[in-house]
Amino acid sequence: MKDKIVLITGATSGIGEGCARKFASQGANLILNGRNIQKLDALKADLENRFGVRILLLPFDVRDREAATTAIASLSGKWADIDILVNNAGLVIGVDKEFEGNLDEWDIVIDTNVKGLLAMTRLVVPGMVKRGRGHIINIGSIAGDAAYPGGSVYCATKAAVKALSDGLRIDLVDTPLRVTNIKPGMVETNFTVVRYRGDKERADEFYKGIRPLTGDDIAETVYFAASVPEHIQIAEVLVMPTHQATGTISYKKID
Ligand code: NDP
Ligand code: 8X3
Repeated sequence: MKDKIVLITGATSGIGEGCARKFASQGANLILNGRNIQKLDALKADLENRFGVRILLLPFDVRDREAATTAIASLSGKWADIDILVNNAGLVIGVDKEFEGNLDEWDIVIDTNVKGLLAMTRLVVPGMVKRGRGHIINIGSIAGDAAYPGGSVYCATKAAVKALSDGLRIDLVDTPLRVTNIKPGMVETNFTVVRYRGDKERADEFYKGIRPLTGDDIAETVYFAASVPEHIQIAEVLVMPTHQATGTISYKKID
């Protein structure tokens, strides 16, 4: 992984931050995207100090197509030669029924999880094709496998991530590029706090009685997919806590 260039969206928290740590620890140079500039600055300083790698910050909202286009066009020299794109930025807001939820909130979820991911792919992959090397790793979800109560729109976005990953893999089949869809189950990050609109207590309650995965656990899986020999394409991985069986069935031991 030494000297590879890895672009990670949504690197300021959870799975994205875990991926940044893991790839940096293995000698990759990183382009980190996010919206919180203070967090990006702190992460850059920490990873550069600890691992001696180079980090370029690319702060923008993945929903803002113009900002994304300008940011990718601004990359020069080695930074333009992105080897791995980790499409991670994503969220869900609320647990409303499909006929009751807030359309403006759902716009945010769809624009980030689907259109943001697609825009990043559209902007980065042509360069990979030209160079004849590259790997696109999308963070999908177990939520994309089957809908669950209160998750309709989020589940639809992650089903879209699966379709976009599969479609891209088909479109790139005559190239050396690889496409991976990582589908995590329960991962304890800020994700659930955002899902419950900032209610941290409710988010903590959700993980009571089960040992959830961490962002670092998913980062290990992402890194594994990225580091297998080039003739191997890890197409899809479903990763859950041991006590989770499906998107809706898990075992929680409450004393
Ligand atoms: P976090 O909330 O901890 O991290 C999400 C990251 O995405 C943050 O850095 C956030 O930045 C960033 N982000 C959100 N919207 C945008 C945007 N418009 N532009 C740029 N960055 C943005 O959650 P996770 O780490 O858990 O989530 C990462 C991915 O993993 C998501 O795609 C999620 O759907 C997926 N996932 C999560 C699971 C879980 O149980 N946690 C399970 C399965 C999949 P900011 O702080 O600025 O919002
Ligand atoms: C988030 C995981 O289980 O809440 O993608 O759908 S879950």
